[in-house]
Amino acid sequence: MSIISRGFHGRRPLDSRKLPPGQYETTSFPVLSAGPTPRVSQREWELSVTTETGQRHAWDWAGLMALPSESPTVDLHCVTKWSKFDTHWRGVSLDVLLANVETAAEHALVSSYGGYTTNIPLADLLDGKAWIVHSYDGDDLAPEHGGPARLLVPHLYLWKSAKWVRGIELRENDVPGFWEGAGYHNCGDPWREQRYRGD
Ligand SMILES: Nc1nc2c(c(=O)[nH]1)N[C@H]1C(S)=C(S)[C@@H](COP(=O)(O)O)O[C@H]1N2
Ligand SMILES: [Mo]
Repeated sequence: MSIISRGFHGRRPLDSRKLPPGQYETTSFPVLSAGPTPRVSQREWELSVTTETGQRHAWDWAGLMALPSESPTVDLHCVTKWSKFDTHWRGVSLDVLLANVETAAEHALVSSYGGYTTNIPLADLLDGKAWIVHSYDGDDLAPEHGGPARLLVPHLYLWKSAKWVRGIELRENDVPGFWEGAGYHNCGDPWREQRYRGD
């Protein structure tokens, strides 16, 4: 008897185990930006980490490229309810960037070229959970998706993944970022459906 499952040849069926509550799968890659796309060249790009004591660490493009990089494959979950499975990125783990940064701070305020901000507990950036990514699907990260480099924190709703990332301020106290101040949830865990304040 030869039974050939059509499933092996067709598109992978929607994998509900990977879909947080209230989300649907998309295979496109929507662009969501609160303003115009800032044009930042690799030559002028710089990322700084500032600690609660005022210590400043900075990397230019060559400095970022000189760090060991990783190629995470992750699922994306946007608060506007689309999820995209198995996206391929290349970038530097925050564990690497923060390895020599001395801090007792528990909060991070991430800021972008163009003025966007988002707040994230420092613990959510460590232990293999976050990257500064500069490549998507084998190509340089497109400007509309945050190129030359963006933060990627895939275990939280995608608004936490600041595009055109420029600075990470390590702070003793938490302050809301752009969307958090406008009523989005402070934490943004898609598996707990923390979309808006009070969820
Ligand atoms: N600098 C910046 N980063 C940002 C945003 C933004 O407006 N500016 N939008 C956020 C939101 S709400 C989402 S859903 C994702 C969208 O990323 P994408 O455009 O690559 O899909 O970027 C996040 N990062
Ligand atoms: Mo979003």
